[in-house]
Amino acid sequence: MHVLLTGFEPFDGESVNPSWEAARALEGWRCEFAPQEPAAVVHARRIPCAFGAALDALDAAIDEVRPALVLCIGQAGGRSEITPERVAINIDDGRICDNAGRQPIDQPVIEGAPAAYFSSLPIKAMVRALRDAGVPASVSNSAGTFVCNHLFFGLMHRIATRPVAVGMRGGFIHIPLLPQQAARLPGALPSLALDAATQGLRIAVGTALQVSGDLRESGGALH
Ligand code: PCA
Repeated sequence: MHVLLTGFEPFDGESVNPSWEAARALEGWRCEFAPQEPAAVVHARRIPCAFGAALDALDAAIDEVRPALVLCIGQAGGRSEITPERVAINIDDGRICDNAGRQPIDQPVIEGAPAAYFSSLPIKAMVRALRDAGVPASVSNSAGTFVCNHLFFGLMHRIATRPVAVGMRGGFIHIPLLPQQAARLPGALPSLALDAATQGLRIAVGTALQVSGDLRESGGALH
């Protein structure tokens, strides 16, 4: 069984993106999630931080890897926890330009597609497993409207509509900045060390492989 783990290239003037640093640390990792099952092998792929091109790269990776599970990872500056995303929405609305200089405003990710898709990852079970392992985590109810949500929405639309992707399980996880990024604005931004982020992704992959439904416990937010 194959697992596709994507991370983004740096954007917004950064020289590093924790999502790619953590994903690439897991390239080739064999997750022994059940003793009787063959190990699941992780394939890490880097995604351009650009509307449209991100989905082309996702398609190429899915065609090549033929994964049963896809976890797309992105950087969320300002967040202090690993946050599995609940929902992708059909809107591109850039606060900044992407790496190709494009800034779509209030455009659908995919014309004619539904307003939103839910993640098919066990987001509550992931949060529980992460917390139990000492990694800070919470469910997030918004992946924003930039390239991360764009990729997440495109992934879920492919799972819903494309023969090559039907039956795949997939979703999106945002992770905090690395300490080296937060160190440039002292006192202003939370961060998570690369080892903790990488361990968090191991736990997220393992949980997604082991848990077929999801836990029913509070992960809500007031806003
Ligand atoms: N984070 C951005 C895009 C790429 C990334 O890592 C986002 O949250 O949309």
